[in-house]
This record gives sequence, structure tokens and C-alpha cells, in this order.
Amino acid sequence: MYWNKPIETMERNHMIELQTSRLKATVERVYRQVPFYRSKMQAEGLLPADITTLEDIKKLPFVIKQDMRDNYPYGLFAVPLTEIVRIHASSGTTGKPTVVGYTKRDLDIWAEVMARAFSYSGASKTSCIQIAYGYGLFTGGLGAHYGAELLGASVIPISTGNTARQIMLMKDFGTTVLACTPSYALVIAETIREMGLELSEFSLKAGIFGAEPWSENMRREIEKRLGIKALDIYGLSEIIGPGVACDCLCQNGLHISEDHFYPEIINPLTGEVLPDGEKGELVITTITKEGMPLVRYRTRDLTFLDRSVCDCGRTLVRMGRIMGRSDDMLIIRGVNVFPSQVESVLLSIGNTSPHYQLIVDREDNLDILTVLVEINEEMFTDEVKGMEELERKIKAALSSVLQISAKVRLVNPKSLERSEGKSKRVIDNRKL
Ligand code: DLL
Repeated sequence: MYWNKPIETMERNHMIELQTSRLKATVERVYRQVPFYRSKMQAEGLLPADITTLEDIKKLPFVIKQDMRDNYPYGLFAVPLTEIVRIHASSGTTGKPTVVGYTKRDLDIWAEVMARAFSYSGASKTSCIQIAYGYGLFTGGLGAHYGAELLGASVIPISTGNTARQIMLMKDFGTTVLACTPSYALVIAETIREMGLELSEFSLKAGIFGAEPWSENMRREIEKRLGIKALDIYGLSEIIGPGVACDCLCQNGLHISEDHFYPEIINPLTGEVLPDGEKGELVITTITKEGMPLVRYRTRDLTFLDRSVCDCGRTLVRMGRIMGRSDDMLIIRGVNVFPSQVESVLLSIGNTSPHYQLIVDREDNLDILTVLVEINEEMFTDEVKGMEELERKIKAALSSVLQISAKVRLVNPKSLERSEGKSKRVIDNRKL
């Protein structure tokens, strides 16, 4: 039942010892190898020797997504490029992606934590795992892939899309575990029904769903429609990808692989570390990563920690389901989207005013992004053809920057609501 029993059931004091020695080694290494960390620590008057306990981590400054952008593409790598064997990237707040590099050992650790995650669902070498996360620069597909292979399961690397084919193979190949985003799991469930197939024709037992926010209600819905156990998996490319934490069958919080990722919860406004049980922003320090270690990375994801022993017997700390974010990042069809990306596209095109609004809906379980754009006065008097041309141009530029397609609606000058404080750029109509 356990994949790595000594770690998954390790006593707290032993885990603290392990984490402390790994944290110290990480701080030493980044200080030596990465000028970014060295100068940040020097600015605080800190030396690696000042970090001797887990408590001491509070002395270290935070790292944020902007730091990755400032050091684009390889500035935060702690090894020469010759040691990097894989590069992944996710969209950043501008056109430039956030880049992450892995050494051979990083990939082994990633496979290990993903194998653990799959095993939490009851999967084993006898399982048939269908991976319908995207393969490519996104970490979902390949991350899940190597974990499932390490587990010894039979892996179906189908990637996303072509739902009817997904379903045919799922039935014919006897898939027992499905890995994809929760919204795509619902699309699959819906399509199974439309195709007139019965759940009894499938062997599906569990699903490992993540990469986007979802709710307990959505979990129940997926479980009912697919007749499976639906587990929540969390991760982010900056830290490693999927596999930072995952539900077990108790479905009472996601076990963090804390022997590799040391979690803290902070007050997002003050940076103060909060006690277990209190809700705040998750901050993670990678304590074994070689390629691109991150020390006190602010994930912007809101959750809480629970260090009590789980009913499954695992002692690994659990985090609650992600309750939202402390920034304005949206996740649309699994892709990270920032309103500022839309803004920079609009500003680069011209003929529009800097007033826009993003509307997100969910139709037939698929996220639909509509961008309302105010045109400027001159354009308004122009003929329809010019408007259509502008709409087409914005649509093309948005899809190339955001990596997802968006509907564009030009609206009259001054028709979008103005606000005195924070502008309401996003209307999210999805009922998650
Ligand atoms: O989404 C990695 C991943 C792939 C996780 C497959 C799980 C499964 P990024 O594209 O870098 O990486 O996006 C990371 O997605 O900061 C969260 O805001 C959000 N997110 C990821 N998993 C969950 C989840 C992948 N289970 C960002 N619940 C994170 C809620 C999630 N939000």
C-alpha cells in the first residue's frame, strides 16, 4: 500500500532531522552557486552558517515569480547547462515563460514523488494509467508519465484532446487510473454518456486530478459520473511540476512530499509565518533539487497545513485543498493566465483603450475566456470592416501569447465600468 514506507510514515522528529540537514545543504549550495541568492543573503547580512535549524528559515528572504522573470531564462540555475537534462516552462505574467531546469537526479526525484502520488490512489504495477495531461513544455504530461512508469504500471501517454479516442482506448485497454485536469475528467464523463456507453464497460477505479482549482462538489460529481475515487494532486512547475502533494484515499488533505519540499504558510500581506491550521499563502523550499533549487518560493496559493497523522497511517504533513490565490492569476483550461498579459497584448496593438475585462465561463465543462475590449473614439467612427479586422488581430495576438484561444468582443468607448479603487478586470462565472 505504501510506495516508500520509511518516508511516508517517518516519525516527526526524524523528518525534522532530515529536513534540517537538507535545508542546510541547499542554502550552502545556492549561496555558492547562484549569484541571485548570494546577493540577497548578503543584503540581509546572512551567511549559510546562520541557518542551523528549520526555524532559521524565517531569516531568509522570499523568492517570487518576478525573480524568475528577472533572471530569465537560466539565471537561477545552480548547475551548468551541461548538467541540465530537461527544461520545462509555464506562462509568466508577460510573454516570457517561467523556465525550470532539471538534472538527472531531479528527474529521478520527480518520478519518485509522482510514483508515491499514484500509489496513494491504490495504483500499482498492475494498473493501467492513462495520462491525459498535456505532454510538452507543461509539466503535467511528462511528470505524471515517469512517475507512472517508475511505479511499474502500464502507461498510456495519450496527452490531452480527442475525447472520443480517449474513451475508446480507455475502454479497450482497460484503463484503471485516469490522470488529467478535473474539468477534462468531466468532459470525458459527459462524452461517455453522449456516446451511449455504460460505466460497466470500463475498468476505471481512480483519477488523479489537478493543475487547476476545483471543489469538493466537483469531486463528488466526477466520482458519481465516472464511478471512481477522484484524488486531488497539486504541484507547480517552479517547484517541480505535479507531485508536490497528493490526496490519499482518505481524501482528507493532500500529503506533501516534505522530504523534498519544505512547506510554510505565511500571511500574504505581512510575510509572517502562521501556525498549523491557519489559512494563508503556501511557501515552498525545495530541499533536494539540484538544477533550480528555490528557497522560500511564494506560490500565491492559499491553503493550510495539518501535521496530525492521517487515517491512512502516513505522517507526511497534509495541506488543505487550494482555496484560491493571493494574486490575480487565472487558470483556464489548465493554462495560467494573467490579466496583465492581456493588457500588454492590447497595448501593443493600439486602437483600443486600456479598458478591458476578462469574463470566464464554463460551458459543457469547458472554460471559455471572453475578452471585452473598449475601442477608442477614433476607431468607433470607423467602418465595420475595420472593427472586424481589429477583432481578428487581437484574437490572434492573444492566442499566441496566452497559448489558449479567447473570444474577443469590442465594446463602445466608455462602456466598461470604471472603478476608483482596484479595477475589476476579471469576472469569473465558473461555479467551482
Ligand atoms: O499545473 C503542475 C501540475 C500538473 C499539477 C498536473 C497537478 C497536475 P503550473 O502550470 O506551473 O503547474 O501551474 C501551477 O496551478 O500554483 C496552482 O495555482 C494551480 N494548481 C495546480 N494544482 C492544483 C490543484 C501545474 N490541485 C499552479 N488545485 C499552482 C488547485 C492547482 N490549484
